[in-house]
Amino acid sequence: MLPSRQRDERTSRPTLLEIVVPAHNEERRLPGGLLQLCAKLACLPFPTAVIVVDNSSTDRTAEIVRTWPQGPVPVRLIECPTPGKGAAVRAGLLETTAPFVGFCDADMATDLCAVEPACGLLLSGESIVIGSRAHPQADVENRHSKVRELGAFGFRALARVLVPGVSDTQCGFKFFDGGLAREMAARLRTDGFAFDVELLARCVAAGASVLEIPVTWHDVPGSRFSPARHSLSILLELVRIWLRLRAESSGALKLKQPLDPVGYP
Ligand SMILES: Nc1nc2c(ncn2[C@@H]2O[C@H](COP(=O)(O)OP(=O)(O)O)[C@@H](O)[C@H]2O)c(=O)[nH]1
Ligand SMILES: [Mg+2]
Repeated sequence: MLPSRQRDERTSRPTLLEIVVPAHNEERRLPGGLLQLCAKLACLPFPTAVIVVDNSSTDRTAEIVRTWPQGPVPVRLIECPTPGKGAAVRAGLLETTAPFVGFCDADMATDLCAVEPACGLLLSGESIVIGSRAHPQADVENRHSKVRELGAFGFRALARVLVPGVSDTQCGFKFFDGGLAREMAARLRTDGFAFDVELLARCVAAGASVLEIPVTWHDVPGSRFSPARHSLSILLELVRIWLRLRAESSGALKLKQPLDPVGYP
């Protein structure tokens, strides 16, 4: 916790970074995740905020956020009527106003020590910085089942076609220039788990480059993803993304603004 004078100085300045956390039936994992996230963000030398996006959870997820004790890092809740992680992240990104934005999973499976390097890179002009478990320096502790591993292998092969040059599209730890993220989120149509592929593919098609940074990642039990329930829908999502982007590729993906919105004192 920061001393009160320092806290007042932080809150009187505009928020520089907003982080979106999609959460569905996360009453078990969210409190610990939010504690870690707020503690990390409170140590940054500029004001930050967290937006949790719930999709009609049937447990105490929404109540946990509504009653979250407000400290130096404000935490607010938005409800997304459309089901799916992609729909939730889209709704959250569209609520942001900060010059830099990011999203991460409620389980904080990606170690938050990657927040500082990600912010540093954004501040030095990168427009997209994403965590990568495939980076040679990444440290990954994976307890996924063999079935999920096999599916992930196939998914990565297809994702590489849509987003060439990005080795891990699915790590739930991504940071963006705020204007770019909002513009791309407004175009996002994928509601489910494959939304990251569409988001990155749109950014690349718009001329932005994606920088992958190594992360420390450990599997946290309680995943919402089920290979049996979600594999087919993910495959269909990838096909739809491919068809949609092909249909749009006739110059319709030009950015409305140039990619230089830093302008923060
Ligand atoms: N709002 C919302 N969040 C979701 C939904 N599905 C998954 N999530 C969130 O997405 C994040 C990653 O999900 P997780 O179950 O850990 O998937 P995994 O890490 O890919 O196994 C977590 O914060 C989930 O709560 C959904 O339908 N709606
Ligand atoms: Mg997870």
